[in-house]
Amino acid sequence: MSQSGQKGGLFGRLLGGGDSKGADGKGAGDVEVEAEAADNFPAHASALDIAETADASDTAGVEHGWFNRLKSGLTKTSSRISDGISGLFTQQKLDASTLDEFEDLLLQADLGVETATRITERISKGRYDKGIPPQEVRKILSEEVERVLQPVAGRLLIEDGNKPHVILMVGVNGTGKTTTIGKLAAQLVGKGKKVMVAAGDTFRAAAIDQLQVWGERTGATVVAGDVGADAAGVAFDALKQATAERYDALLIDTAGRLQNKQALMEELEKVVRVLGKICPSAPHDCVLVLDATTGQNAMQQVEVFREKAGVTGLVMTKLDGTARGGILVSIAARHQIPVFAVGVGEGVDDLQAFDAREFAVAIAEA
Ligand SMILES: Nc1nc2c(ncn2[C@@H]2O[C@H](COP(=O)(O)OP(=O)(O)OP(=O)(O)O)[C@@H](O)[C@H]2O)c(=O)[nH]1
Ligand SMILES: [Mg+2]
Repeated sequence: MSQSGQKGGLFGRLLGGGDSKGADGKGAGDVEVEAEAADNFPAHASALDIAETADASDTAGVEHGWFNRLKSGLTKTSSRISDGISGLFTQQKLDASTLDEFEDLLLQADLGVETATRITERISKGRYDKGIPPQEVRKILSEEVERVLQPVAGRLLIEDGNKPHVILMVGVNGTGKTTTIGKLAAQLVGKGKKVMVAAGDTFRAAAIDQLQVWGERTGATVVAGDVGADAAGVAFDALKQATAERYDALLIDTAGRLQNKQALMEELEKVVRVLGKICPSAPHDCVLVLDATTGQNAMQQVEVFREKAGVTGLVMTKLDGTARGGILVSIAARHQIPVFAVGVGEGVDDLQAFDAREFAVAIAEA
């Protein structure tokens, strides 16, 4: 069955949990989703459908607001590529300079050398001195982008055995960490989970207030220290309390930090270390939040945060704005790191499971 036709598909799956599912992790209606996850990553917990309002039984999800927002967010990238395709592949014959120009266009869209090369090779194969219709080029592009992204389409799984399952949210300044915590908390609470959020961003009073607001909005318990307190200390106290009170999930916010600020990265290492003292397997997930309006720098963010904080997956936010997004293809090709979800707005419901095909279509078929 096609990816886009999955029940629950891109719209439906995001977080894992155990209620309503059997021991094999399969709940009614999302068998394919589970199978796909098992292919990609070991499904160590059962999965929940989160965005249940969406019906993904149509063929490409194009009627859904989610897809439209993603598509419009990626317009800058997709229309440049599309205009390029229309302009370049109009001649009767395909030649080396056309292919070079097209490859440059793909590189400017941050798709990465490997993918750009593979796409141009596929386009040229057996077609020198022949023409290729622009539609065919778009199809190849879409297929190749999907091929790179499919293996990284992951989910955040809340393991039942972890009480709590600890998720550390990290990233550079302003990428959407706190907002993503709020959205995740809302989804988990909505599924009946007992959720705690910890204000590990102790730098600014406003950061603590922002999390308090999300706590009130979602019903999650908020644990915070004083402004200027040691972030690792706040994380430690939160995990101790969450363990004692048998919370299902603990989401720990952290202050934004540039990956090249060594002292700040060491602080993050300390948070990870301290959590491990209470629970050796914590944090169970470390989620790097990337801003889709960032280009190449996102690659370096992945590299450094992965090394320092043990990132287990990505969330890409702001895909609804004037996103670039192509960098996700480069990151996937180089790092094979799961993409847990994407943010397509500031609202509580604007966090969606990542779907490789939809993303590819949004980029390639403007
Ligand atoms: N359009 C859009 N805006 C988003 C999205 N996610 C977050 N934002 C906005 O981005 C801004 C920054 O979000 P925060 O959640 O405060 O980011 P942060 O990473 O916690 O920031 P620092 O703690 O300062 O590092 C806010 O105005 C959010 O509403 C998204 O998916 N789409
Ligand atoms: Mg924040």
